[in-house]
Amino acid sequence: MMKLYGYWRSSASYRVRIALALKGVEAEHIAVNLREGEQKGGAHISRNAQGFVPVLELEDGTQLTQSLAIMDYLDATFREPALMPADAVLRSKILAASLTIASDISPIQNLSVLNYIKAEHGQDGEGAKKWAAHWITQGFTALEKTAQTYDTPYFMTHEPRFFECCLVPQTYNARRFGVDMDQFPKLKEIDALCCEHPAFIKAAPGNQADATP
Ligand SMILES: N[C@@H](CCC(=O)N[C@@H](CS)C(=O)NCC(=O)O)C(=O)O
Repeated sequence: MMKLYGYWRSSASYRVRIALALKGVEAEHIAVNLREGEQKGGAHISRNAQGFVPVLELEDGTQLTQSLAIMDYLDATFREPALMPADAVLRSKILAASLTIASDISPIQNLSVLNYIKAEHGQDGEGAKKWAAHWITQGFTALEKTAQTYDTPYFMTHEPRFFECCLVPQTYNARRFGVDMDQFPKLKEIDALCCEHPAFIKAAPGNQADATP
């Protein structure tokens, strides 16, 4: 069986858990405790030199990193249901929206970035939380505008797909950082629909074996 090295509250791990669950593919979940710094230990650095989760280890021992690249691998390997549409324009738009989250929003509120802001720029927990909320709000404002231009139940699609694997974990983080999701009615509606879906329920942070109160 494949192994997913992740952490219950890591949004990048959460993306991959959703993709696996949507595809109905099982993987053994192995916790890397970010709060205890296990991601920077030798065992994990040998899996991912960046010291990040997730890492997906295939049955032959090949280790894949970067959540969107892992989702792309899963989509190419386990075809149904497809996470990306066949239409090249739609695919590009969905990838762009997904990258808005994975490349533009999420990295600036990563654990190591928040710890750096606290240590090097004299911010306390509240300051770091405000920083995270600011960048999430900026990114979600742009995504909400785009989402409003489509009258599909999900983001440009009729089923939850690639983008929703990114949106739901980012919305979970937004709430943790105190962002008011009422500012983003379409994103909030998509998130609510997803949160009733069995794959998203299975992947939810609180339903992971390493979750703590
Ligand atoms: N671009 C990477 C980001 C991975 C990432 O930032 N993972 C976070 C958890 S969501 C992490 O491992 N953080 C550990 C740290 O910052 O020390 C991906 O999408 O996989």
